[in-house]
Amino acid sequence: MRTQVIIIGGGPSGLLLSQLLNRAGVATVVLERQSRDYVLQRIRAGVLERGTVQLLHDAGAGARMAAEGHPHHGCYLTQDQHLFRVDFTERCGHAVMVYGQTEVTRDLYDAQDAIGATHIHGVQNVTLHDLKTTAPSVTFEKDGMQHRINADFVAGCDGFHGVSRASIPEGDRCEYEKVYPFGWLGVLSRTPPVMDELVYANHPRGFALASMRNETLSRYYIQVPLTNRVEDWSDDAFWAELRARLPQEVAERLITGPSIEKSIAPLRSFVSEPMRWGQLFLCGDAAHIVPPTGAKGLNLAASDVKYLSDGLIAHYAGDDSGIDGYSDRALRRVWKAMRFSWSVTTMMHRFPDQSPYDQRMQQVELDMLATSTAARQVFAENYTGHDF
Ligand code: FAS
Ligand code: PHB
Repeated sequence: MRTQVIIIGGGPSGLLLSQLLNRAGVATVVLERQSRDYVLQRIRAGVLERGTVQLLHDAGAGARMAAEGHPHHGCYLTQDQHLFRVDFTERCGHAVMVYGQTEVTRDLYDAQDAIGATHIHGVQNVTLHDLKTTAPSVTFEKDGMQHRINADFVAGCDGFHGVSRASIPEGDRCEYEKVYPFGWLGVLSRTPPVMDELVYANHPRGFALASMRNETLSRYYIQVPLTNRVEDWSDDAFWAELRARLPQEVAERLITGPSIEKSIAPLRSFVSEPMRWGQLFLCGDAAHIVPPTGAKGLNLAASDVKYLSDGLIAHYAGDDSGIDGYSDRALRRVWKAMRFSWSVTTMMHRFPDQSPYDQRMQQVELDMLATSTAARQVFAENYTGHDF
């Protein structure tokens, strides 16, 4: 079998890259380890930057988002009982779109089906070959049979635990990592959101986030120790802890209900450089991970895909400047998001080894955000996303 670009991973990165390349006449094959249903049941991100919204429209996969998504022009932050709002549109003229990653993935699969894109699900033992030559290939097993696909390029869109990054020799990779001493316990519930916009809460008991998917579907998170397991948390215990971490004026409005999804995600900041090695390009979580506090993970995947798809399309038109500059261009935007995600995570969470001085610095950071127009402008510009 032969194609132009082999895409490893059928999550948001892989699907969006396949969609943009195929619409420009570049042939791809997507290799996905899981079934489509498994991919579609994942509950992850909820906030899309303006660049991601535009890219989904460019890919022909934005109609349902436009109809069902919710533009948000600001968000709330709290410091114990004090609640204040950052108005994105007033400060930087932009908004974000609240629309779940699950729905984005569904829309991308539908768009891929409409153009007859090639996906192979349930692949195993994916192995990358000859990446430093002009004739790379990928072998894999499917239903007990061994297969090989030859191509011009390989796109590693297989997430943090995928095979692509590991296919780059350790001596040729430079990795940066910060692991946070806590995780996020997330709950999805068929209940109306507690507020009309997101609420990021800094409380002595720990961080909490009140988010949503739509008027009848809410997404909540609380910071928990890394030693916690999902089974340690009954629904009642979760709701009581969330209520304790929200200001009283917000907690009084909270409508609780049975959790329809409950999971704990660890938090880390991670970057692997470079994002190109020979004919292999890394996209999304395969190259970088951000703590979800800044709502950047999915959006960084989108900007990587924008840069790589533009570069590959230009390559087939005789211009290699895009693929040659891909890694540096993507990493410049990645590190800006890394900084923002780290800074908001540091400002909003309670760290086990936090000194009284650290605690006061957190309070001052939040006071600055609550009282300084300039501080709110910087927050708004970062939260709504830098230009792609
Ligand atoms: P993904 O991990 O989504 O997709 C990679 C795909 O590759 C998967 O389908 C996987 O099955 C497949 N794969 C892996 N290894 C393979 C192999 N060897 N062969 C073939 N296929 C392989 N971001 C936010 O902005 N906000 C959030 O709230 C948020 N919450 C998150 C919660 C969790 C638990 C996780 C893990 C991530 C969260 N993220 C969040 C980040 C998340 O949204 C990612 O940024 C986004 O999924 C990135 O998409 P991909 O790069 O496609 O990687
Ligand atoms: C979500 O709705 O899942 C979400 C929103 C904003 C974040 C993180 C997660 O910062």
